[in-house]
Amino acid sequence: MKHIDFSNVAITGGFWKKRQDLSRKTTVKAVFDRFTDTGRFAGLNCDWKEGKPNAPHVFWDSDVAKWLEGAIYTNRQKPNASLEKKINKTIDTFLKNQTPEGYFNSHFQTQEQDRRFTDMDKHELYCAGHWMEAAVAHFEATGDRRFLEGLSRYTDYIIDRFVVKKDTGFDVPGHEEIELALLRMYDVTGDEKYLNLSLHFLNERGINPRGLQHAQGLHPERTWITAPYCQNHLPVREQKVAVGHAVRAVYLYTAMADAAAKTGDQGLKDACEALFRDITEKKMFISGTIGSSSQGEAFTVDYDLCNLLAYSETCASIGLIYFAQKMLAMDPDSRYSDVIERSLYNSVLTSTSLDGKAFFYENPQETVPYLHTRDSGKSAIKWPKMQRQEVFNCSCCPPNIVRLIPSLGNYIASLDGDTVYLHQYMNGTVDLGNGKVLKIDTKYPENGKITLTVTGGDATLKARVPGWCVNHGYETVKGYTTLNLKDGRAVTLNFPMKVRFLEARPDAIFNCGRCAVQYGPVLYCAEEMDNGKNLRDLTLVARSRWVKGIHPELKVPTLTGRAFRRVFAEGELYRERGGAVEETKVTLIPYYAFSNRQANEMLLWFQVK
Ligand code: FUB
Ligand code: ZN
Repeated sequence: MKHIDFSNVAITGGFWKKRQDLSRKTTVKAVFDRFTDTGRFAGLNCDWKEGKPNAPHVFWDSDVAKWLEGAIYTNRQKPNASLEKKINKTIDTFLKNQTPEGYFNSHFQTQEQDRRFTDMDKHELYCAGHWMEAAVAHFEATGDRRFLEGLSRYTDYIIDRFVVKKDTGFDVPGHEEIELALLRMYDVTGDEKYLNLSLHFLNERGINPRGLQHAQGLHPERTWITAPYCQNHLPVREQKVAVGHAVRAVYLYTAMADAAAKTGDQGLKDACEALFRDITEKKMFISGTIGSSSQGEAFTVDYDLCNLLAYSETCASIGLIYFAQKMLAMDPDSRYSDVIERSLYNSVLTSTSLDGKAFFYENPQETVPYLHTRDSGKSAIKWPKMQRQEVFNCSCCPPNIVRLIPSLGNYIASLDGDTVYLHQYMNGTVDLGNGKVLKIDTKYPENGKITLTVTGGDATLKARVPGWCVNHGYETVKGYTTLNLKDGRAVTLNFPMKVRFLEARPDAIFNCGRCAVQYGPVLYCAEEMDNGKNLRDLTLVARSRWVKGIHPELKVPTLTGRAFRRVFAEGELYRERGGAVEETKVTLIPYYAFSNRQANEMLLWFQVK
């Protein structure tokens, strides 16, 4: 099954159109300005000298490449001369400063000229992978082959060093990315060299520890660089448990799944199925975020879903979407498209401020200001920041958002022969090819009514019945219900929405006895500014008449219901159970809207009766 490319999808109204407009009008420029201010674009000139400011960092190229990829997607959707100029300037600078043998790296070409490919932890292949993805985006958008050919030369150089001469200080990337990028290069060129190099890096992983040992020797202070940290502990087909740095992991798993689909490799497919289950059944927060620990930005153990200390990097959520998308391509099961939905509405959206200019790197799953600031940053516990920022030293997440939002159309529909699969519900049109167009009319996620009309002929369509929808009455296979759409005749799906209270399994100890609140695909939270402090003390009344509204300041949906809080006497720290309580009301907002005012308490998991 092949997803229908976003270039054949027009999101023309509603919830996601607003976000794509915000991205195009604000976010792309905000990140460009930050990258200009911090010297990331200037670094591409590869002319930094000792004593000058803004020495290019080992992964600045990847930040720019992700921004460039997102800018290309954005410009493809709605051409903009000034953006196109920035795009072309960036590409021209890359091509101008590529070395004769095809190498490009603004850090190494200015600060470590004679240490190319010696240090597994210095991101050279990670940066090369992101340039490849930008080059694919540019070729697909324009048909111009210059950038793509530049990366073809770079690939030939990497093959020469890692496969032919084998004269490098390591055998596989310290940060996976190039594996999935090479498969995208293969998709657009059909040149087997890309497929073979990707398979080479996948097959070499977890075999020879020399590269890792060398990197550990170079950086003894980086105690987190272990084999599991970069998934180098086992051959990939033996990896059934998600471990290590979460972004590295899901980028690897994305490549493994794509390679499995391309080659029919059952070992890769089996490993991916086990890894996807391990993540989504034991290591995923209810928001769709992953990577519990700041130590290594990593997975830890099963059910380590502590909301207060959650790390939950934005890039990891995006990588999980990529992984789920590749799994979905192999097996149209709503297990995968439900996870994509959960992450889109509740982690990707939450990472970005409502004004589109600030971002979470780590995404708090609960905030209690006096705890988050108790150590004033001097403790081993790294409390997540409670507010989004506009500028980061390590700025991998913002450009990842910049490239995801304009390409959301990639996640809406797929074709399996003549059968259309409809995975996500966004208002707009999908070009099905052969003169057929699918029109999607919906106010989702405000309500669950979706009106579908195909023109240009009839269509067999399998529509995902969202996992959050119970009592829907549809016959489903792997979560999809079949509709036979007749040319020009509208069919309406109805997924009734109600306020739902979700509980976690007993192993997920941090949430025992509490419930999360979800309406449709959207998770709701409480903020102190709307409900007073000590949110954890609130007991929500499930059977309240939950009233939908619009927040007067944030202009986002609200849910208001009844709740109780306990009333303690002054100075009373402990008391007999069953003391005084008072009834109050609770106002919930979408989790994606929290922390757009000031740092304050935020809670996702409530006592409910
Ligand atoms: O190392 C490159 C990126 O920077 C990783 O993917 C993120 O976790 C951040 O550490
Ligand atoms: Zn990141």
